[in-house]
Amino acid sequence: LKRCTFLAAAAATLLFSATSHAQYKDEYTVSTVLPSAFPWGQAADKWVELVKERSDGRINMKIYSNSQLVSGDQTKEFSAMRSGLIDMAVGSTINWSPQVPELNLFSLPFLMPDYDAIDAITQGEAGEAVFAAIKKRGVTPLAWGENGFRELSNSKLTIEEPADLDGLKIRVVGSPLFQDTFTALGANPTQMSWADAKPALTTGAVDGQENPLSVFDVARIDQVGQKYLTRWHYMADPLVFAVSNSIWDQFSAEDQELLKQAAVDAGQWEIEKSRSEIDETLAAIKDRGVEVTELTDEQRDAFVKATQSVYGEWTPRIGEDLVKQAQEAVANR
Ligand code: X2X
Repeated sequence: LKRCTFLAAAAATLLFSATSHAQYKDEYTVSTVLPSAFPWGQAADKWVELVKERSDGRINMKIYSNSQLVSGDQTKEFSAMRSGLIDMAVGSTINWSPQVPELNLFSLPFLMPDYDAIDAITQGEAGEAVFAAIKKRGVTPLAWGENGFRELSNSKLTIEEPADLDGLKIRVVGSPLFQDTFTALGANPTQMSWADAKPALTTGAVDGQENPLSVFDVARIDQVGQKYLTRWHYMADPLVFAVSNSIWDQFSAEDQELLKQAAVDAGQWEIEKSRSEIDETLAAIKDRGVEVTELTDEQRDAFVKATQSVYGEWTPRIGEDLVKQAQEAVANR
């Protein structure tokens, strides 16, 4: 009888592990905004490649770029992942911030002056707190990547001080934080998806936009009349490699570790690559006749001062402790 009980228990265990882990999908969807020509798309490509290789082809992922799984509306990507319409994503903190208020941290103007500041936040306690906030809202974050420092371009004039932005129509995306930042600077911000941005720049419906140099370069934003670019480094959007919680729970512990380590490796690879390409990208942009303005510390300070009100408005929504943790990490970097 003892032996029978043992066998029954063993069979039950087998059955349980079979039902809990064996039902892998033939293919998992991975959402991105930007495709393979951009560092962002390359980060996703690398993740997919490493997972396939390390799982000997057991885990297959397919990338859907241009936010096509959410009909181009990148601010719906997080909700779609949470509800199971999308299995996985490499997404920007900007696009997920409407659903995860803590992600607005990275959009606080001039919080992060340099790469070390980004790393001090993402690799420290503040980064862990942000990951916990994402997890709590239905998505499992695995690793960080980088879209890059977002610089300001426009079709009208050289921008060196806040007054230069007066009345300029600027395309922004994500949370209302950007409305507040650009309104504080005297500009006229308009919320719009990436899919709509280039057409709006082409027709002159908007005068300017903000995006990393790599995006400006690869998307050929110079060709839609954006002749002036100011390197003000006002914020950078990290990328997050993530899996929907319901999908995550279906993987065995070993495969969870495999997915995570591959994301960490892909993220590190992409961050190093995109940072190392910045000088070359800047030179290419200048070669095309774009006027690039570098701000002096004094000029930059004027922008910092002009946007201080955003901290008052947004710190309570992001979380006092989290903002403080991040500011301390930056100060001690
Ligand atoms: O839409 C943008 O500006 C982009 C591509 O940078 C993001 O998805 C945040």
